[in-house]
Amino acid sequence: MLESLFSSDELKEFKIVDWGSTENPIPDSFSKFNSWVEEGKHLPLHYLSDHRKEKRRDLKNYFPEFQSALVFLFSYQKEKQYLEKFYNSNESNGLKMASYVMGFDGNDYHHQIKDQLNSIRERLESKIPGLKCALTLDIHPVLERDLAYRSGLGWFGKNSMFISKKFGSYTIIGSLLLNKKIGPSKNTVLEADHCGQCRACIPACPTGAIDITSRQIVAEKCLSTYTIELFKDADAIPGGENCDEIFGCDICQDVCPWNQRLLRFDEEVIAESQGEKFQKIKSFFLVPPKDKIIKDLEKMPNRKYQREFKGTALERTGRIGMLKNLKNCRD
Ligand code: B12
Ligand code: SF4
Ligand code: SF4
Repeated sequence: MLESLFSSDELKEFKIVDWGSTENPIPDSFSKFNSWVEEGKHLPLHYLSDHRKEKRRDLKNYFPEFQSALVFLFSYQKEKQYLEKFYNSNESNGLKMASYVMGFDGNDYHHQIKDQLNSIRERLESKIPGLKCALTLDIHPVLERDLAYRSGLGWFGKNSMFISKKFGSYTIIGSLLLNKKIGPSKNTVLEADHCGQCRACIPACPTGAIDITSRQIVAEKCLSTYTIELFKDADAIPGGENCDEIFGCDICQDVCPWNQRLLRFDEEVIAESQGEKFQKIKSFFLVPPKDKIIKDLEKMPNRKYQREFKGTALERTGRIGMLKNLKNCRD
C-alpha cells in the first residue's frame, strides 16, 4: 500500500528506513510500563504518571476511531557515523551529544518528522476517501516501542532501546493511527529477541541506569534525563562527572553489536555540510574549549540563546540547563 504512494527515493528522502503496520491497539507490555511507574523508576518524569498513564493502555484512548497503524523508523545512523569521525578528529573538543540532535540537519525531530508524517498523512487522506489519521511522535501518550514491536519492526534490547535487525537502534519511531483497516502489506510476524548472551550495554552505562532484570532504565540515573529533562542547576548523577555527554547519551547504543555492525560496514559517511543548525550546534558546543563555551553561555542573554538555537533540540533544555550539563561533566 505505502509502496504504491511513495517511491523508494521518497521514503529515503524522509529518512524512513523501514515501516510496518498493526491492527492491534493494545500494547503487549503495558503491565511492564505500569510497574515501572508504580516503582517510581520513571521519576523525575512526572508526565508519565499523571492522567496520561492510563491512556497508554489502549490506542483507542488516544484515537477512538483506531483501526490500524502505520509505524515508521526514521534513521540518523549516517549522522552518527559522521559524528564518530568528527569526535576522533583534532577539531573535536571532546564533548559529546546524542546523535539524534544532529540527525535531522540539526532540526528538532519533533518538528521535522512531524512535518514528514503530516505530508504522508495528506497524501493518504487524498487517496483514500473517508480516511482520518492521528500522528504519534514521542510526546503523545502511546508506548511507541511496543507499537513498533507489534508492527514487526524489531525487539526490545537489554538497554531498553528498540532494535531493528537491519537498521540497529539509531532510529526515531513515528506513527500514523488510521480510522480504517487498510490492509497490512508487510509481514507483521513479531521479531524474536536477538540480544542472546550479549550484555555489553550493562557495564557500559557509566551511571548504572540499566535494570537488567526488567530491561528498563531507572530514569533518574540516566544521563539522558539529567542532560535533556532537567532545566535548572542540579547535582551530577554519580558516574556522570566522568563523562563527556552534554546533551543526551548514546553510550548504551554505541556498544551494541547491532549498531557497531552497521557503523563498520556502511562506508557511506555523510559529507560535512548538514545545514545551518547542524553547523551552529557543532561550532558552538563541540569545537571550542569547554571553559570558553561556559563563559560565552554565562554572558549570553536567555533570549539570545533561544534565538540562536531555535528549532533545535537544545532549545528545550535552555541556556541554564546547558550550563548545568557543561559544569557537571568531565573537565
Ligand atoms: C520517557 C522516555 C525517555 C526516558 C526514559 C527512557 C526509557 N527507557 O523508558 C529518558 C529520558 C531516560 C529517555 C532517554 C532516551 N530516549 Co526516550 N523516550 C521516552 C518516551 C517519551 C516514553 C518511553 C516510556 O514509555 N518508557 C517507559 C518504559 C517502561 O518503557 P520502554 O523503555 O519503552 O520499555 C518497554 C520495554 O522495556 C518493553 N519490554 C521489555 N522487554 C520486553 C519483552 C517483551 C516480550 C515485550 C512485549 C515488551 C518488553 O516493555 C516496556 C513498556 O512498553 C518515548 C516516546 C514514547 N511515547 O514512547 C521516548 C523514546 C523511547 N526515546 C527515544 C530515544 C531516542 C531516547 C534516547 C536514545 C535519547 C538519547 N540519545 O539521549 C535515550 C535512550 C535511553 C535508553 N537507553 O532508553 C526513542 C527511542 C527509539 C528507539 N529506537 O528505541 C523514543 C521511542 C522516542 C521516539 N519517538 O523515537 N527517553
Ligand atoms: S543513555 Fe547513557 S546513562 Fe542512559 S542508560 Fe544508556 S548509557 Fe546509561
Ligand atoms: S548491547 Fe547486547 S545486550 Fe545490549 S541491547 Fe545490544 S545486543 Fe542487547
